[in-house]
Amino acid sequence: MTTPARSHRPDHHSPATGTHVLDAADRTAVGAIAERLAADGGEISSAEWLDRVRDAALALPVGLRRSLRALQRHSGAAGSLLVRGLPIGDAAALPPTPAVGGSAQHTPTPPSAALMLAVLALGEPVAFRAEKKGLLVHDVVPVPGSEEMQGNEGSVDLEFHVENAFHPHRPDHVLLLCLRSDHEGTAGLRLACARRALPLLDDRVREALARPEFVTAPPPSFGGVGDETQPHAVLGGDPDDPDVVVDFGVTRAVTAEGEAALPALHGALAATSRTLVLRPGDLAIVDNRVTLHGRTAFRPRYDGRDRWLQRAFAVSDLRRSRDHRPADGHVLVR
Ligand SMILES: O=C(O)CCC(=O)C(=O)O
Ligand SMILES: [Fe+2]
Repeated sequence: MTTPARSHRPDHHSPATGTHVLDAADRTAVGAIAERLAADGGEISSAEWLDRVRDAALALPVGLRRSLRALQRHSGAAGSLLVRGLPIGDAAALPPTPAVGGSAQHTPTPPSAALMLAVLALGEPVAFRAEKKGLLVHDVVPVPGSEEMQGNEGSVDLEFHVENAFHPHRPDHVLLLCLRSDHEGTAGLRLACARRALPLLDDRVREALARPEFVTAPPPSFGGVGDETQPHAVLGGDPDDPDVVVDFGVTRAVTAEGEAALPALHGALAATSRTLVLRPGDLAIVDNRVTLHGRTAFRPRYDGRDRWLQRAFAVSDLRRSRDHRPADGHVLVR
């Protein structure tokens, strides 16, 4: 007798769409690991708890680990992976959506543990001291009075950006786990991968984007901390599959050709982007080297039931930023 197909079979992982759907057995298995990590307590940002998560991530279902490992090798034409059906605990036990600025998680819960399991399966977590006090799990929630903010606390259209584009140690992957959708189901995470957009551009535009004729400031979430970059290129590395570094909210060109190239790039990204209305248990993992993200507008009600994502950043090579992280911790201080 043969056993039924398990989630590591290809039908559960589609590189074309960059989606991995957890089946019931794997969902239960991940849920048990996350519940245990949450029940053990501790501080999310402590070395001890992270050691436990790193170990526990080895016991994740093989199909999920395979998808994460494949994403790390190459994020595909989508430049991202959507994991669907992650367990986020009992919906009735989920507290009200936070509605204050700078909100982040201190102690583990089933959803934050599930998020950090994915981070530690991919690499190591990092945070920036100037953002959410350097805590590793951020609440992405609408905040009263911040509606117009070009950042995670706003609710207007959020421009396409590479996360922390101004920083030399920007994350390799941005992970966004949905705990609650917005009331009207209109808040869409927008994903735009350079691999799809760049073929739409003519050579002169691509060449302009590859010259160091752009400067980028820290985003509003850094509260004015940090300096604008030296002039940098928007496209770097192999012209056949370049890295992209741009934030349409805070990057500006310093030459006329650069100035003309940015809207052309924006148009190509928008034309090839996709928009995901995340549902509870959906985890979007964005390859921040080749894919920009943004968000469509939505209407918050500030009633405790608003949209709630939890966010974390992963890097594949923590050592590379050692001189920015005191005591070999996970917080970048400059
Ligand atoms: O609200 C979203 O879907 C994304 C917000 C964002 O850019 C972020 O949290 O990094
Ligand atoms: Fe972002």
